[in-house]
Amino acid sequence: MGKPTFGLTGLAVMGQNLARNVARKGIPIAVHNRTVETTHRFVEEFGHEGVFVACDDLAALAAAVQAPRSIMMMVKAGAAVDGVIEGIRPYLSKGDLLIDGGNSFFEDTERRAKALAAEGILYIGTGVSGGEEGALNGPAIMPGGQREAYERVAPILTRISAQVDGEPCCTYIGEGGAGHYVKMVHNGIEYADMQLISEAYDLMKSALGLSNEEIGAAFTQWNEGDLDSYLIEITAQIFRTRDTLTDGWLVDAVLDRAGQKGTGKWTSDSALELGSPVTAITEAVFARYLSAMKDDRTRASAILPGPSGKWQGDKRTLVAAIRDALYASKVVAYAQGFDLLKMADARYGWNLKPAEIATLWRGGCIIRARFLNRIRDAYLETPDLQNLLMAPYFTDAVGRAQENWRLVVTQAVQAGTPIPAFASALAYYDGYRRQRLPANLIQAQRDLFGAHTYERVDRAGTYHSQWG
Ligand code: 2AM
Repeated sequence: MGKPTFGLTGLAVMGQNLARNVARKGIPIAVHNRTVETTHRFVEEFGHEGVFVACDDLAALAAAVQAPRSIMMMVKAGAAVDGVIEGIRPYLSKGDLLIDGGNSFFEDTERRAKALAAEGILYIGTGVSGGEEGALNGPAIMPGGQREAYERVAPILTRISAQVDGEPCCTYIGEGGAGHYVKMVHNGIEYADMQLISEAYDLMKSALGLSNEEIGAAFTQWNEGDLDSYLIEITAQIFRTRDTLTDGWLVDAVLDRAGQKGTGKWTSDSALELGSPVTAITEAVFARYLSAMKDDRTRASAILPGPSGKWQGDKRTLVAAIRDALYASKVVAYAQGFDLLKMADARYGWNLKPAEIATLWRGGCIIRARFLNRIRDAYLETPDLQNLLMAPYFTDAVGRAQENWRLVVTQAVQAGTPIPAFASALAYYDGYRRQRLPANLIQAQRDLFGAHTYERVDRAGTYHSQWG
């Protein structure tokens, strides 16, 4: 047997599972971790699953892999990636390829790719989504970098990725940081999706007073329709889980303070920078910030008054209305995410293919959902679609859901249940479908106080007026 052509450094859970996934496909792999014992323990435990070559340092890793080398980094995003690149660079030759499979910020990826290209070293920054389980059994893979670099590792990446209807959930995304950018937006959409589901839960629990069993049953049922998705499925699973410490429901024992690793914030940062109104994603980021202010909220809960209103109406009807509101809001969140991708594409020139991105998100990743088939169809039919909401299928679906969507938002506001993502998604929908917004008044104000000038609806040119 010759040397492996593929190596991997960073044997935390994601790295271990990806390495096992590669080895289980019959592809020999050289493995390395900064802490050497981890490498040896890993090979001892999983060595029977395939051909692993354990390497104690980066020099050994480079020596173990047949040139032209392909070496994947699964280390912590940030300085660790730069550290590994610095550490391995002296042992690489022209034509070797480094792959960063962590959640790196796309601008870091662009910088690293450029610096390595100057030395003839190829670079791929790839999103890998699906958590531990996905890494082992098939993640969604979003690789960006030189196309020839992708072509070299495509046979491996497409084999280890998830497959849906015989198609791998791995497609070349574009040059430079495109892969990490698309992964970042994936995570942004994931934030919105999770927040929307949590708002639906809150409405069923706080506003309708349903039990956890009833809420779980609703999610289970929703998962059989067009909301069918991994996140709804695991939510149903959460509502079936008892607490072993108290014998209550585990979900009730979990502290209501959401953590984050920053990819949602990056998505919002980028959207602010590019001028893309991704309101649902940003509300989801802010909702996590508000959740983190647990002590403030606890004090305020004893002081700030709310309405006494309860939800009016039949519970079953209202649960169905919440389902429609969730669906419509989710369409908006995806519409905003794809709009951001379009704006980023215009700025960075990646030539992104929305239909291919929707296709690869159908499996392996956290936002995998039946509904991505519809998004894929929409972009296959109209590759330069203005907005997902304008695809006939979604125009109809949201149109049918909107009455219930409005009912839910209205009743939630009256009952004092916070629904930032539902409400902002609806406000986006209502703003997006308005031919005329009140921005004429903003322009008038700007011209009055700052002589910022304005344009007119009826003739060309720039105007400044003496107001009043
Ligand atoms: P460790 O096991 O030695 O901590 C996730 O943290 C993975 O990234 C782990 O495999 C970890 O190695 C690795 N890692 C973190 N910081 C690193 C660094 N500066 N250099 C190399 N690997 C690092």
